[in-house]
Amino acid sequence: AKIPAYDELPHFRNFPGCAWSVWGAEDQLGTVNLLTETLVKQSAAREIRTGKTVSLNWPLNFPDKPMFGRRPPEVNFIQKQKEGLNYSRDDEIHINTQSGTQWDGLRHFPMLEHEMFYNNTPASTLPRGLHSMPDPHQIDQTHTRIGIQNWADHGICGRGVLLDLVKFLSKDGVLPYDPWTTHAITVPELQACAEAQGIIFQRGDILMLRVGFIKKYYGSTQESRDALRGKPETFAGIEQSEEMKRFLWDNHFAAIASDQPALESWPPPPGTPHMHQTILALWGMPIGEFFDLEKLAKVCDEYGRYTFFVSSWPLNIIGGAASPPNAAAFF
Ligand code: UVW
Repeated sequence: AKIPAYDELPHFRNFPGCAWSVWGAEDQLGTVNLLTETLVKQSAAREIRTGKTVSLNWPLNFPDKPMFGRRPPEVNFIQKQKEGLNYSRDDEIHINTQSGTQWDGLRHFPMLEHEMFYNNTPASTLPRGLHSMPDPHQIDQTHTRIGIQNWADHGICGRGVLLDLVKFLSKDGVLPYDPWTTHAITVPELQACAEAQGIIFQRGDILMLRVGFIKKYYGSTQESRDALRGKPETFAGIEQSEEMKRFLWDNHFAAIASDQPALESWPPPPGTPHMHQTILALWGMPIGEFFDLEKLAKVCDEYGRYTFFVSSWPLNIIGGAASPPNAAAFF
């Protein structure tokens, strides 16, 4: 079916590019709707040719000092005792689902001024505070509407495309920007990188951008990793602009992920609205952050191919705002 171009989408109040009408008023999947059975069978599955598989997940406890003031992850290894013997072991974990490798879900970010989430879901209707896990079959929509369990149920599986900007933009092995400071990657740079890698985008592609945060993290001392938490947050990422929105929507990506703490260049220029609003609240498009693309980039380089099959199954958290992606690439 034809999907309207960005400039044909209606406005939400004074915001261009509202896609709520594309999949209907009851839709809970957003652009994950593009990942159809036909797409998986006819195009994405054809990417699996060698049997090589690559994980895209950081360890669950990375970074151990999360940014944006988030609570650090914790694990409690429990050694149980029985009749004086060390018996079986259990683990208890605590994570903020926003702190490490993650998909931002549709409950993560609203249209800020209007407190409105994807598909006309007012912030005031979403439960808050400590909750036991509700049963999706017995409860009303306030617990389930636009929760991450919808993507957990459907999966985020399709053709993945890596744009390795670290490789493409480096001169003599040196990146012309520091991924830990504010720097904006432009649309022409993304297009040129795609062209150099021989990529023609297809509807429903899962776009992955290697910008450099994790490469630098792996090469840094614990001290400078830790210092990131205390600093004002400044990160490289995609430019926050109308041109970028047009590029992302008009290529009909199903999801977009990068190796940075925020997909977009952070902070946005003064007076520019944070693009999370459009991508999550107006389009319903998953935003991946902190994807570990280091090994993926190496394999792509070795194989001379930047497309692959992606399988991602977020945790089935009813009403959740985000989740580790549990993602892998298949070649
Ligand atoms: C930003 O994009 C600034 O952060 P997050 O998605 O982690 O809330």
